[in-house]
Amino acid sequence: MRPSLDSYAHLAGGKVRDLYTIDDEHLLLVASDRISAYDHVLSTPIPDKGRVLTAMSVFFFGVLGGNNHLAGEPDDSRIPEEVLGRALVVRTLNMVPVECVARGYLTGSGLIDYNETGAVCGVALPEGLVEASQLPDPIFTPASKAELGEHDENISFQAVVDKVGQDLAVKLRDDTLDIYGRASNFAADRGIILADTKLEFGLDPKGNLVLADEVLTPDSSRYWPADGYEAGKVQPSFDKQFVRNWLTGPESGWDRASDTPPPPLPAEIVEATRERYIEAYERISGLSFAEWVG
Ligand code: Q0T
Repeated sequence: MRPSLDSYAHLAGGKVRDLYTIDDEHLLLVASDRISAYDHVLSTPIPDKGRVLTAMSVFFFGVLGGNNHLAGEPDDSRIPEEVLGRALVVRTLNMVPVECVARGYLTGSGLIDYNETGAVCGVALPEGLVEASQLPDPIFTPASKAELGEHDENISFQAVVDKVGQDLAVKLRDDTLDIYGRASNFAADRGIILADTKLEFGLDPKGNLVLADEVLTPDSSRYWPADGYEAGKVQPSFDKQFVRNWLTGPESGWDRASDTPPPPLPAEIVEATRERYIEAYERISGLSFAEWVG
């Protein structure tokens, strides 16, 4: 008999994910079907999104190998039925207070910082880069986690050293760039550009560095279709582009610049987006989503 989710204390909640306490050493990391766009969590869920992202994360933990926080199989008996397939049992770690971002392409906050300073997180870049330019080499662009509703703040490598010490800072940078390099090559072989990714690490009781959180999902990474890629243009999001187009198009009646919440999504946008998430998983993993637990 699986436990009820109510039997676990809620530890933390993000926009679209939640953490519950299982026992002194284990947490339940739950991905919801909620989707965010333009800094809003939409009122319309995308069915199976939580299961697809959980499947992708588990797939990449497997590909990457090494030390990660998974502490049970995806069908572990500690996972409540209501979240089966979109929850993972993980080891409770001492989280490193740095969002570890690797970027191979310039967009988002990286592009904003570059346009203002010619650098991102203190890493000087060549002149002439534009939206979606590929960088000469991937760079480590750490950030400090913001309060709910705020954006993470990009910080320098030196600021990471000041927070966690030189040795751990160097390890975070090396591991982050290594993981990004391997995952981006993997995605490229499957026609997908992994523009950037955000990783979180923790320390186990012995002081070992452990890869945590969700990894290489479309919520923690920018996935772009390789087909049609062109520097100088905002690239379509592999997963969210139908949602963005509809929200900013005439049909929605929504003004992104207003403070009003976005309207509910039409069923055809929901279904097309669900299919995109599944396509991303199947293309990346080579596995059938129909085989995933839940
Ligand atoms: C964490 C201890 O925002 C987060 O989660 C979404 C609600 C990030 N976060 C992770 C932890 C983890 C993990 N993963 C872990 N293994 N041990 N804390 C806390 N916040």
